[in-house]
Amino acid sequence: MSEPVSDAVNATDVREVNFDGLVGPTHNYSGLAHGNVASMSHGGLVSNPREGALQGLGKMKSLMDAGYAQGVLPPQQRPDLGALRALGFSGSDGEVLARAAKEAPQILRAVCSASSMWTANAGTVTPSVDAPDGRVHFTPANLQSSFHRYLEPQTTGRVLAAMFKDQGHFAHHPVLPATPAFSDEGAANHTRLCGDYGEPGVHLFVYGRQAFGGDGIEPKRYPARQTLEASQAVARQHGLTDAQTVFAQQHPEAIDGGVFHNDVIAVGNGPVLLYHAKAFRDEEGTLDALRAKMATPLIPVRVPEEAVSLEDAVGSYLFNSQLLSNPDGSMTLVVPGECQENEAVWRTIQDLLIAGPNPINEVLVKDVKQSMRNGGGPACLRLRVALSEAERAAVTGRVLLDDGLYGDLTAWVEKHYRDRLAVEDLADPQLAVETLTALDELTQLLKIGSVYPFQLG
Ligand code: SUG
Repeated sequence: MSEPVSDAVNATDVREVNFDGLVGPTHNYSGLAHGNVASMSHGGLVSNPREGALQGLGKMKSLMDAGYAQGVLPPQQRPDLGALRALGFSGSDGEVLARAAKEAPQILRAVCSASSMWTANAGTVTPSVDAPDGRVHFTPANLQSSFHRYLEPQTTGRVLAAMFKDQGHFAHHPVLPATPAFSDEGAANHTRLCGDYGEPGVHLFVYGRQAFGGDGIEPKRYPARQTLEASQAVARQHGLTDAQTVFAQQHPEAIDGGVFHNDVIAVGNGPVLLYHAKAFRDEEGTLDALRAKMATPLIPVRVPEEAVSLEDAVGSYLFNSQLLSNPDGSMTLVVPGECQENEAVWRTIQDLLIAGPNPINEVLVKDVKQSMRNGGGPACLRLRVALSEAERAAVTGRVLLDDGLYGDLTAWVEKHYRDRLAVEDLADPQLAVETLTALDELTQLLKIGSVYPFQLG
């Protein structure tokens, strides 16, 4: 076991690496996510897993080509036959699937979800510069709000531990207790604001409800997925102090309007916080708390309701954009294609964001429609990990994208993925066989060792 690294991180060599989730071979539209308007309204559609995976890879490739550091996270083993067995379905794999399809089709759909593609929910990450021991800290999110996502954290933990294996640089914490009081959805509700990535940052944790105490002002229609207590526990695990953290409640009206994660209504990068007027219950209090703790002046970029309604924000996923730093200090906003189709949103991007007094000076439009129909935009698809050069070199496996890996992953998708998946197809035992074959090949391609239940026996 190696000792934690105590050398101060060189502020200039820290880069943000976006680890995108690969869209898995069982990507489908089962309408599983309550409170997620896109998922609810597209349930029953026929999906195209191959197109979904290629759209995701296309986004990764174009950002890599533009000079951004890009990584990849593998999908999970689905259908989750272990979960079906735990729920009492027995016999051969084929029998387990057939019984589940006949007796509990909803459960079968849940264990087939490819939801691990949305790696903003994989966990929360604290860069080494902010951690007392100088290591990068990870906590997989328990995702206990829904059954289909509750199935993710164990494998997520194994994958993160396999990729960030070097104990001198990386620290892994246990998943929080998977119970409503500690409901945790990971980085989707966490934003680090800072100067350059290598400078100390302030961590904005946004929660939907308070489990113990609180004043009861909460959403009424849809569930609040993140609790204050969960956010505080993650901050504690990572050794973050009061001076480094701000905890803010999401606006209950936003959650009731379909904003199931903060990253559907706000995105931050460096000192910039781009947000909708309805993002926070106490907008001024949140900004003041950030200003008081940040070493660099905060640059708030506020989008008022008159410019973009809450409904348009949710429909277009404007705030589920990636905000990326360029070497000249400017920033690029990576928006989903749906933003271009909405006149008010597109106008706001041009007039208020690009032309406004802030570092955002470019917009890139990416088509990730297969994921968008389940409520996952560009920002949902990636887990941000700020890493120094030494930390990047310490990453295990072939998970940092280059042309060779892009080519191999594209060929892998083209070889293994179906181009059509209806909800009824989930009962097909051949789909499970195809998926395991594909995933086994993938772990070899990525050189991350055995991470899936079927590989561990
Ligand atoms: O948890 N959709 C996901 C979308 C997650 C988006 N992530 C972020 N905003 N960071 C969710 O609601 C739908 C899956 C289905 O219906 O099969 C789903 O789980």
